[in-house]
Amino acid sequence: MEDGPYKYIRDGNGKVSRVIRIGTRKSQLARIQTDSVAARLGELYPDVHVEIVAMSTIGDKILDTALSKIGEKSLFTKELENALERNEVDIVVHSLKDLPTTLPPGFTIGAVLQRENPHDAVVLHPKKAGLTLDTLPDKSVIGTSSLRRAAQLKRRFPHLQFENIRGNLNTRLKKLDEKDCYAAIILAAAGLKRMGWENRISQILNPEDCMYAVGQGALAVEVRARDKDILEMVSILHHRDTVLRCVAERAFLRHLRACFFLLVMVLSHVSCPFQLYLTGAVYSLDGSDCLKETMQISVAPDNQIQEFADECTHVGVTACNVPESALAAAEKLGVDLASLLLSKGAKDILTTARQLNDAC
Ligand code: DPM
Repeated sequence: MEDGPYKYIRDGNGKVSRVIRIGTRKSQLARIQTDSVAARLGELYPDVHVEIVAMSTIGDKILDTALSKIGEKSLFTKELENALERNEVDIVVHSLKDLPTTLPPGFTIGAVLQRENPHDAVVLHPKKAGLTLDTLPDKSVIGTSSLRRAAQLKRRFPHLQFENIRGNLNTRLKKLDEKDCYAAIILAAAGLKRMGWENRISQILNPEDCMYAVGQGALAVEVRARDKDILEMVSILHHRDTVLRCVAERAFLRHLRACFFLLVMVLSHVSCPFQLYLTGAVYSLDGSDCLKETMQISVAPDNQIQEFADECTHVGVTACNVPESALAAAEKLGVDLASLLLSKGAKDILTTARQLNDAC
């Protein structure tokens, strides 16, 4: 029983349990997210002993640099993947929106959990209570370092100004409340909810004002692709509609070959029971230029028996308990929507945005 790649522990009564080590970033949000997955696994597999291993990533160490200047999403995930590769942890929990659409060889997303509210939220300075983005006075400063949020909101609310704000969620709320620099900040509703700060949300942005980032609001469990045992264990956490939406969104982003993923945004839903809708857009930095299209596809299952095989991986997500035909349809929807936007000039909008952003 003690052989093989897995760790086991024996408690005082001589009971032997398999140990599953979960890697996480050290931020409070990352810890909360990881704890929730650990708790689910603990309930589902009472014989498994879950251990949490927290580590800092390069992204955490340079929190004052705008994400758009850091460039790569993988800065938040690389150290965790290294630990996975070295067998120091067995699974890693991420916000799906921080994971690239192409994972390094040897890794896969073994579970995508039910999505929280994927929309963005406005958190007002206490002195501005009762106002909305519409009613805030001219030239009010909104703190966000998300190019995606700023581009869309500049277009919808030209009377507002946008400035960078960095740091983890705790730091940002502190900067908002304790100084008079910002009238409001914009954050993902999902992160605020997980932190227990839902009461600070004064407005959820509707999709006409601000579409969300690919994968926003969903948690992902990354595993070693060869570890079929662990893959099977975590696959029970998959939420069908979330997986289908996120596969479509990730296929859309990947097929855009977005040199600038930060100005790509989406909106998706599954209508009961089997129609998947995806809206995708690309924006210029100042929001003056944008392209937006919607497509849909049927994700009805075709009753074929699934094999637990590598072929059931779609844009980095392995979900053998979701029908292969539905996953393939979701991926096709993302690819087709990206092709449509590319045929209308999406590449030029993103290339120009990247050049302008690099220059400033
Ligand atoms: C990515 C972006 C941001 C995070 C860019 C974007 C926000 C960066 C910023 C790709 N990752 O959304 O346009 O505001 O400077 C992040 C958050 C969450 C996961 C926090 C947030 C929590 C929500 C979730 C950072 N990553 O967006 O407010 O799990 O989706």
